[in-house]
Amino acid sequence: MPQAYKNFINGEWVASQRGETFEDRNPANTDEVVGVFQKSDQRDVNAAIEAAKEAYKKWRLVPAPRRAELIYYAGQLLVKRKEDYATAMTREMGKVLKESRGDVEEAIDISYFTAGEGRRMYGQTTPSGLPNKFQMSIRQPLGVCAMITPWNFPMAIPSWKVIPALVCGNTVVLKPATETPMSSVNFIQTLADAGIPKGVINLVTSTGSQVGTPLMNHPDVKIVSFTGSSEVGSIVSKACAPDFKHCSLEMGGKNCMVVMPSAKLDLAVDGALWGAFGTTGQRCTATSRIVVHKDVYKQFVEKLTECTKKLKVGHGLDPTVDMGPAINQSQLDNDLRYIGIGKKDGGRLVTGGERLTGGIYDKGYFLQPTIFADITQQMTIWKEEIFGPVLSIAMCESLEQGIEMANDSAYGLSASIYTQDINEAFSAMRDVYTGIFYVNSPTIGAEVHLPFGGTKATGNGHREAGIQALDVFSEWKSCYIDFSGTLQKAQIDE
Ligand code: UN1
Repeated sequence: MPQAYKNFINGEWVASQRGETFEDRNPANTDEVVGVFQKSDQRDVNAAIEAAKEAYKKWRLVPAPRRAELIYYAGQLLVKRKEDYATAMTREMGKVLKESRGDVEEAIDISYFTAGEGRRMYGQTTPSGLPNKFQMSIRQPLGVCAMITPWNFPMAIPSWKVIPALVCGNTVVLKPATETPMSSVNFIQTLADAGIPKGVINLVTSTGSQVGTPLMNHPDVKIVSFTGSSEVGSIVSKACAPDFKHCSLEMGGKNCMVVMPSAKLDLAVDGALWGAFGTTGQRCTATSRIVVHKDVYKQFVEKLTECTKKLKVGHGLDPTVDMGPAINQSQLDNDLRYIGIGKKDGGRLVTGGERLTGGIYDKGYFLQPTIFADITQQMTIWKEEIFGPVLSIAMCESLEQGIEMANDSAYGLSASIYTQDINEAFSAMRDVYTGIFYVNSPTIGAEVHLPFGGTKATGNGHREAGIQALDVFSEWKSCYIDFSGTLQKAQIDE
């Protein structure tokens, strides 16, 4: 019998009102049930929000450095539990173990970094234009925060949202993706073990329609923080609009790497392999387009193809494996559908393109790492986010054209350039319109102490991580203290 996991509401692990569960299966071996989780609905959401609303009354008054100490302790517990949590994550999500360790590490990093902010949370003091008057700005929390998170970074992404929200003094209801609830259970358990008081953090599992929708529509929720597709992000945004809920959206990408003739080609090939096929291409930052200068195009495509053919696809707990499975059948179908479209549109399939079968492959959702060359800007696979190991390569004639092509996307999350020419590097850094930019590394691998997010259809102007995350989970209050003992009128000539 697989273990049953519960919702976490008001400091206790409780069954859903409906009393039903769903299975979390290993995408590398669908015979393996990782656990069963609560099929919750609006009633559980209401209970969680009620608990969070009640807990907010006290939590907001706990000094920020004290809140941060608990977060710091949670970070220390995550360090101790890293291996167990990473192993559980690979079993539910499929990515190779060293990447799952990296995912837990992001949660550790954000805990330590944001805990430090608990002792800063700087506001401003400015001189008043009037005598005997003091003024300053301070951050204040919002209240109950709803978080809706995806399956590709099952602990990192919840942590980017939950940790800054808590340090700022908010309380939380988290709804993880149905594919990866185990990692959220592990994360929430760690926060509880670190001493976060009851009601401050709550977890409710089930589908978007059963839990996500009531969460985003609930009048007591002050902010919805969502990571996922632009399609769903738009629905979240509309749900938040009527009563002016804050809404922070982190959505798709079609991230481009530009390779110039001066680039160290082997380095660029290594970067492409990691950026395109790391996490089976299932990162919003994945390198899904590469634009190569004509002088090195043929050579680059050949080298990359040769190296891609050597990648080993398999079970993420096998240390010899480079790339795990797709997350589920529908993602695999989607990847295969785009491969079909790529072929039909006239892309040159240089490697991959097939579902892997036979032996262990029959038990999971395995796909060959796939590369299309000679892609043009009119083709669908150039434009649309696939979220799988399917890379499109196109040719450019100049840096200007390379930049123009990198910018030719509905999204604007991440981009990179490979070059040894500093002028090219800085020009591209200035002119590529994305939220994240790399020189001589691929489009993945953002670190938590800088803001994370993107332009255009990737986001709605907010950033996660860094100190900027505090802006999402707090509101500024400007305070004026007049100690003149007289009525002083700002802006009025006397
Ligand atoms: C995501 O794919 O949603 O920058 C997050 C990166 C990781 C996070 C990716 N640190 O690739």
